[in-house]
Amino acid sequence: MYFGPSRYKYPKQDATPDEKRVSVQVLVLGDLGRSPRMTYHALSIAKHGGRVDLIGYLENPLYSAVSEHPNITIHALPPPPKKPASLPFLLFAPWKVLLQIYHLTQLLTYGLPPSRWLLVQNPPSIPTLLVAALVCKARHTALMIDWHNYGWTILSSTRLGGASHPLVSVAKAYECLLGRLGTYNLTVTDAMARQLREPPYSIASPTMTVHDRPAAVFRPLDDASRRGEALTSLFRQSMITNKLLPSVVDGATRLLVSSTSWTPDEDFGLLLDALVEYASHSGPEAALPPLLVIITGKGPQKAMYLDRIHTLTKAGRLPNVTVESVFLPFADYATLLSCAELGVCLHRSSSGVDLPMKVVDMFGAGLPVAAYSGYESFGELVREGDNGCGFETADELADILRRLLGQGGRGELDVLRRGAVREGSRRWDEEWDGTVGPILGLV
Ligand SMILES: *[C@@H]1O[C@H](CO)[C@@H](O)[C@H](O)[C@H]1NC(C)=O
Ligand SMILES: *[C@@H]1O[C@H](CO)[C@@H](O)[C@H](O)[C@H]1NC(C)=O
Ligand SMILES: CC(=O)N[C@H]1CO[C@H](CO)[C@@H](O)[C@@H]1O
Repeated sequence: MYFGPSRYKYPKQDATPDEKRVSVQVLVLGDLGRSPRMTYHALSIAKHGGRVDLIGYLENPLYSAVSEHPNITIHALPPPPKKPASLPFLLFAPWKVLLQIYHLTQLLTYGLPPSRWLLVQNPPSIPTLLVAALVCKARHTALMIDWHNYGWTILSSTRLGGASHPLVSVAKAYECLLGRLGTYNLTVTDAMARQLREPPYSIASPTMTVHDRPAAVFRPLDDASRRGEALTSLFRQSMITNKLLPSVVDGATRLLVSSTSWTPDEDFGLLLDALVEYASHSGPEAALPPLLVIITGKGPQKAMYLDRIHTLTKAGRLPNVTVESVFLPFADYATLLSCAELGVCLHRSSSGVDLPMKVVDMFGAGLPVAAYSGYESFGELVREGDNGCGFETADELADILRRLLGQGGRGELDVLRRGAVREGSRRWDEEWDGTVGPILGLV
């Protein structure tokens, strides 16, 4: 219990020396196991001797480096209610939000001692920004907002079917207004920082860009001769088709990786169409090599697409192309990226100014990418011909696959690989120590 006039505000009056260390509450109203950036923030703060309260839902497992860190305490929020299929979104959402307000306020006031900083991820902005702003005001805590994207663009693209819905306007006004209450503002891209300075956001500059960077676990193979060994143990552990292993190891079958959230905003159909087109040209005369495409990730449309893949395969539309969907633990996923030849990213940005973390991880593993490119911030991460290629249609993706994986593509792929290694060599620690660390007073 930390409630009470003298203990309610930062600094707590009778704070012990330990409690006087720089303290940061890191809050994300989402699954901590799928919030890499916020957990990296937490790790960086903890590593520099700060005390971290990491707050969010606990659904997928956290990296052990986070869950076992002596300077990080994890506070799980009670799981959010699940939407009953029969209840319309517009009835369910207010109920869920009220419950979240209750749980968040409870934890941030009664549950936790006051801290110097509250670092909150946006989105989700409702009700996080409101609760965070009020608690920070009452407790003399400095609020730092980390903008990953906009809540209202996600709402309009996934739920309410368009920006013209009145609730989208409300959500937008809410986000613009409360977004101004941060003492510090971080963004994931320069394009987003530019937008935030303009109306309707009008957040006073300077807003600082902290680009996502790969975690240490994503790194290129230090010795290419170990690729066979790494693939063998990976295939065995994760039950990937063993019969393709020898040909993947010797390079006859080319290895493609895509990680997807299987949601409507990542059109997996695009990759599938491109593969069908690729396959229709493969075979001895076209000299296109067979492909093994490994897809990782969980999500709502997975079963539907696996069905389609199965149907296409049975109908003979995917000759020489094997598509496998697997779930991999973090370290195995990192190994897979370092052994693959090309990564495919289907991320479409709802705001136009965020960037896919999975491409960051692919670069960390030295893997060049073919990525959907139809949004503004794309060029801050992927540079055409340097570390990857962009596409907007299935035809364009099929062209890239044919060009890079066909005969004569090895040279270009090598150039891209070197570019990816270069891009991935700048790590989160460097980025963080040069930007956020000094603001928090830790570096
Ligand atoms: C935890 O914080 C202390 C400073 O309070 C620091 O000396 C120590 O290195 C940190 N622990 C780790 C594992 O980083
Ligand atoms: C963040 O935005 C707020 C609100 O506009 C502003 O007062 C503050 O100076 C900004 N801070 C930084 C570091 O950009
Ligand atoms: C290069 C290669 O593996 N080609 C095969 C593609 O698929 C056809 C039909 O299944 C085989 O006959 C080819 O050998």
